[in-house]
Amino acid sequence: MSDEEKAGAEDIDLNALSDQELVEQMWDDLYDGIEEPITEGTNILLSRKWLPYDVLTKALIEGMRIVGVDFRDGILFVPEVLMSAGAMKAGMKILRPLLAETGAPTLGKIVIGTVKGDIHDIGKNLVSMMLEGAGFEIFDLGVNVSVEMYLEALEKHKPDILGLSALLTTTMPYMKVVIDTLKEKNIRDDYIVLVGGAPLNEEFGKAVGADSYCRDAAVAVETAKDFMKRKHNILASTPN
Ligand code: B1M
Repeated sequence: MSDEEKAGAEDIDLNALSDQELVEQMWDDLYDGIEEPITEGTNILLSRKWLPYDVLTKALIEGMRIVGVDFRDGILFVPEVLMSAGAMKAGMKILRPLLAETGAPTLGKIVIGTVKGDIHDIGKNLVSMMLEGAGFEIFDLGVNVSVEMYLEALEKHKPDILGLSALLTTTMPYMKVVIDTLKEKNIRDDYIVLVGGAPLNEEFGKAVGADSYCRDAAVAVETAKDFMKRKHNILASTPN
């Protein structure tokens, strides 16, 4: 964001805006990746008696949805999306404890990590932030994650989705090790497994037995949402 844009953003008196104007301003600020007005806007909406869940969905998640669309369409690039995600996190920091208190619904739980032998985490972090922005609860195991660590996290957090990231051709095969271990333990079908990382492709995702390969963070969000919808539909149509 240019100094000019930053100065412009600082000039706006957020308190003087109507609720709708403020929300739209927050979408712009998320898009531009500026943290301060997101923090301020979040606090203003809460002081106007907005529910934390409404601030999350109507101001932050909707703003990140717009960012995600432009990222997918090649209008925004990685550094910009990381800044947007950072601004989103500033709002989330205020809302997270309030949401925990009010028990706001999440779209689903996701355990994610970069596989053993691999320390690349920029893409995985971006995916995690975008998924969190979309309303998922994320358990990020970090980098260099062994199959034992994944299993422990699955047991502990009981997620809907397991996300695996790899950036090296030498670590990609470890995804198969993780998925094969789930099969051996007869728990493969308990989870939706999504894989991603620059050297992967759709064919590789199928070959290792993942449910889907996600090209980028925007696709990861859409894919995770789709699978959750399908999961809920299956559960709804299963007789007790
Ligand atoms: Co490394 N590195 N690196 N590196 N590095 C690559 C991957 C490489 C392609 C560079 C090159 O040679 N051209 C090459 C791999 C070659 C290969 O395997 N054939 C390489 C190498 C060789 C290495 C080392 C071995 C170098 C060395 O030490 N000799 C070493 C490996 C260390 C290790 O892991 N054991 C190494 C180290 C490093 C740094 C530490 C310096 C640094 C990482 C810093 C960090 O991550 N904290 C680094 C970086 C930055 C890169 C490049 C330049 C950029 C990667 C990146 O962050 N991209 C990379 C070259 C490249 O990819 N152009 C390279 C931006 C990021 C947003 O994209 O990660 O693809 P990406 O994530 C995308 C999607 O892939 C997808 O969504 C993301 C967002 O849109 N996605 C997922 C990713 N994970 C997902 C998980 C999902 C869903 C989607 O789950 C649901």
